[in-house]
Amino acid sequence: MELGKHLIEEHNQSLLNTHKRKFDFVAEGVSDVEGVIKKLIDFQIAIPSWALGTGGTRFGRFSGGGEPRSLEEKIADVGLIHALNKSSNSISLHIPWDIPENATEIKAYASHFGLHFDAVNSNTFQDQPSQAHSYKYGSLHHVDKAVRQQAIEHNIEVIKYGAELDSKALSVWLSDGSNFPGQLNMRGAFERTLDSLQHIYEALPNDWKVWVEYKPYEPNFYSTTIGDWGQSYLLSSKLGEKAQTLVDLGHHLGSTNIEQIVSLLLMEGKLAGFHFNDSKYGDDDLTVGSINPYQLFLIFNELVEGMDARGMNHATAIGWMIDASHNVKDPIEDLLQSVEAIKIAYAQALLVDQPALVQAQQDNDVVQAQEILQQAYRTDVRPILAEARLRAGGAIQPLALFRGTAARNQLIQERGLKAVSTGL
Ligand code: PSV
Ligand code: MN
Ligand code: MN
Repeated sequence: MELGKHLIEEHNQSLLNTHKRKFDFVAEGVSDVEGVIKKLIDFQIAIPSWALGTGGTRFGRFSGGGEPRSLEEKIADVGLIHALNKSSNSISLHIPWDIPENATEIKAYASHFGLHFDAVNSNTFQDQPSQAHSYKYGSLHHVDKAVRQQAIEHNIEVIKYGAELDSKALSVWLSDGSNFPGQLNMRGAFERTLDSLQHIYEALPNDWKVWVEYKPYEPNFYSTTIGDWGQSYLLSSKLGEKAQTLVDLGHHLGSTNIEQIVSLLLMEGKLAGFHFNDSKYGDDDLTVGSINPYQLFLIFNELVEGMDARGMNHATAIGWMIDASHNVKDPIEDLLQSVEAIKIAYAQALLVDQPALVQAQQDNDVVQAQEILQQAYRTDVRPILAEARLRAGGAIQPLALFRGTAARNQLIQERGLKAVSTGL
């Protein structure tokens, strides 16, 4: 389904006066509100194709109805999100959950919604019916060369699909690891992974990157071969300039200082970008900002400071993507909430008085440093986000409009109550 432009205009008209009052109030306290609005308009967050269906857990899956049944329908859902918030102009595909048979047609269909293709993701953590060898004991780290070769070839095939869609990065997440001590020689597993990744690296087009994702545990519960940022950084350093480390917020052990990791990867030019989500325990894939919005703000504070220090373009220098999937929420509503949370944290970080913070740090004025950060964090920037959306042609309140048009009911009518999307 597509949202008529007039619906957005009517919605905005009905909220305009209240919005203006709220915006004027907050704008008065911001020194360069126009600069912030411009950055917010430019800032786009990719949507993963697997987040458009109701996510499963290993205990069950409960479809919410009207899920996209094909790549085209996934693209249409991202198109709907983008029409509402003007902040999600790309989609990230996962092969073979998504097979873009006819790239020219798929690209044209996506561009009809103002969308392009973000990183492509390979999948060597599940066996496919057609494959010769099983990934039960891993893929790129496997002791058997034939299995490694199969996984390498799959990644090269994913690059080919991506190149046809004008993607510019291959995202690799491996479940490779071990469940019991003694199962695996950890050094051997790491060396084989590096060797396999080198073959994939050689197949990358010149203007491509490979993003190496890490995760401490699950599905393996004793060791994961790319288990933390150190292991990913080691691999991406050995591979070369086109390899970088991808930070998925849910892939850290409890209370890890993620902002410090981000700051150092950025310093080394090795930060590929993000998979945004939130978590309380582990890889919970909860809605961004639903558990720990302050941490998200602190991450953005490191990003804004670090990128500005290096003259990097906030919107384009690294990859911004959501990676979340839910059992109980409408996926489109959840994604709208996630995008909003990311942009709130970004806008708040843009409000940090950096020169004053530098001074407080020089003076070892710890109290003042905290005051400066929290002054920005406690500012209600939502009217600034709404103003940016309004100027970009989106809705003042995307979630309210999505609900108000009963869009999900229309999707259920079009696709059926039992429609189930491909994904985890
Ligand atoms: C599994 O943990 C995972 O959530 C990783 O974060 C990947 O990015 C994603 O699946 C898709 O492969
Ligand atoms: Mn991820
Ligand atoms: Mn994950």
